Amino acid sequence: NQPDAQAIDLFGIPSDAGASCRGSGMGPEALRVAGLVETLATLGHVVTDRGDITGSDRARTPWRLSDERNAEVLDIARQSSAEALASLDAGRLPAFVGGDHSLSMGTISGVARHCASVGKPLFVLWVDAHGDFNTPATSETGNIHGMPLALLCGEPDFGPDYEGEWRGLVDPRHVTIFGARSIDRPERQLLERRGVDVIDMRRIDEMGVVALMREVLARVEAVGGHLHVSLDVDAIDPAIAPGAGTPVAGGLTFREAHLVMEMIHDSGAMGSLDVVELNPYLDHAGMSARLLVDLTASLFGRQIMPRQVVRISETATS
Ligand code: 4U7
Ligand code: MN
Ligand code: MN
Ligand code: MN
Repeated sequence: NQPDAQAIDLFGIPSDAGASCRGSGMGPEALRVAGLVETLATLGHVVTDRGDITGSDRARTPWRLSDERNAEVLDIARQSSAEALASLDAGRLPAFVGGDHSLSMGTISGVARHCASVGKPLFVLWVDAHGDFNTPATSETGNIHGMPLALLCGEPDFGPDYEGEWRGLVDPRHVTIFGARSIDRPERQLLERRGVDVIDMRRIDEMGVVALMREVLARVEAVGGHLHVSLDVDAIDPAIAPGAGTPVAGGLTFREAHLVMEMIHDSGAMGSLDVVELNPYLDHAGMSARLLVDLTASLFGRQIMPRQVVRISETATS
């Protein structure tokens, strides 16, 4: 049961500057305590814990104004973008653990720059209860963790305050949001207009994980693409993953979530990863942290019983 060994660079991003409530800044530590590094190593991977990426100003008491917090988000994004690029350029797989979801604007922009330099099309699988496709003009909360995808996809509403290498590097038609059940009205309009593939919970109820994920992965595989997976803990049902600052009922079940991860692993297409939004302050005795570690293990090849990996392109239509 040893999958192909991978060189994994693990980065913690202990910041909740982009979120509506504090606590996800403790996510990286909780994931380490829950055994993330050891679990991946047990699967045969060579994991290097590269420590934490932090903003220049970590003093957060009292909880600061949104503008000040956004400056910290951008500071961190610049560093994460550089780390993602360097890790991929070195032939390694960067995995970022958060921290709130604003961190993905940095990580994915670095991934996108790497993909552009090697001529690989980039695809993003955003596993989330939310669309994270708000802009400063559409957002009701002003929290930047609800905006990273829109920024990456080049929405024009972001003013000069958001200048940086993350703007417009992702093709919205190469983005799939999986597990959505809370999309704001203007956000929905934008998602439709830009052609983002939103696999909401109703589609998952009707079609099942397998048929939908096969389609997503086949599109990546058809062009030899790079798949970036961005896993927000709130995609999973809050009954089994209570450590989430923005919980929404009716999420992915334990087995659905694992199946998504197992299928991604078998595709061999994943080249980079974010695991975000774990809020240990809201968690119950580490259950969400442990679930995320186990889901990450599935993503990196843990199997219940050894089985032949069959690539999507080789499966007969059934
Ligand atoms: B997360 C929200 F209004 N849409 O923009 C917003 F409902 O990274 C939630 O997915 C965003 O957890 C959630 O603030 C961001 C809200
Ligand atoms: Mn999110
Ligand atoms: Mn979310
Ligand atoms: Mn959240």
